[in-house]
Amino acid sequence: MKDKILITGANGQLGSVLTKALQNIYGIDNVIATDIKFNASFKGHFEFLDATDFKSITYVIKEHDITEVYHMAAILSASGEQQPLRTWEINNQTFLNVLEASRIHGIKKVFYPSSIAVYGTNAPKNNTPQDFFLTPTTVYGMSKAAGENWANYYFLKYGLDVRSLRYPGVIGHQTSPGGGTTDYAVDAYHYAVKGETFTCFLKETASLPMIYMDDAIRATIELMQAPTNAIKTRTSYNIASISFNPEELKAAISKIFPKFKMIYKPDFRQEIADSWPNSIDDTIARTDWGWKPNFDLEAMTKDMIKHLKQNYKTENA
Ligand code: AKB
Repeated sequence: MKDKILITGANGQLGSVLTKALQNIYGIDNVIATDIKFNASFKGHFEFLDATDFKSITYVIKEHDITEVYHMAAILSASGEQQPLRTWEINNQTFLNVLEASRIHGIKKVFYPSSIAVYGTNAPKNNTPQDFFLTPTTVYGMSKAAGENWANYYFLKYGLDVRSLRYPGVIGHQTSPGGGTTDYAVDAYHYAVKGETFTCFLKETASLPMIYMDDAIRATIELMQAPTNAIKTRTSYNIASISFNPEELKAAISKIFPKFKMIYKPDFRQEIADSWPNSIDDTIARTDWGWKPNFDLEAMTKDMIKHLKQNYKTENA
């Protein structure tokens, strides 16, 4: 049977870039992109799908003979703290619906995005081990930790091939960030390119694990294409790439824009950042399926700025 891909949250920060990457691999007609909102610039097959509704997911899976599901729909950390109960419902009910519909309809593989937010303040701050116990303090982190265990449960109980990554903060030029704590870094690049002063909602020393979009997408595809027997973690894999704080980001941007100014006004998001690791250990992903990042802070900064300059030029043309 031909591979047919369903992606939920296809208009999100990661979802929209992942959709294009999957279209390139499987063909534009073999990727069914879904979301609760439509993006006018989207090219390909799009359907409205509210993933909290089990019947709707089942319908789309059956209608299109779906073989793999990438479940990218979620509310992120900072937005999640504004609406904890809704975040729990959206993040958990949608994933349970995906798992159950996938089990019933014989889906071959499911991808589940987890996050560094699964760790809590008790975890070692540096090089946090993948298997350290999880006591997250945000509802987003709680929902992701629960989701990881559901993924493992469906694998152990039903043999459903669910694979998952704990993403660091994802930085990309393709899409605007939406409600995360690590999103300050994406914004900082936009302000730098526009020649404006950036007010950072984290303090200068708030070091967090981050990853460039290109590496995040490649990691997702490599994990999903790895042979089944290579996948030994069925909760979620740590993937590490770059760790930096706002002051280090400012220094990297200043090499290209020497006049760039960043001022600091930490808000409630600082508390979220304080509960997360500074850096995480990804030895298990490197060993099991060969994960290796390509971009460091300098390479990412050059690439981000190059693309954002082009984007703003096209917008203003
Ligand atoms: C967020 O900041 O909420 C996300 C994440 C680290 O999962 N980018």
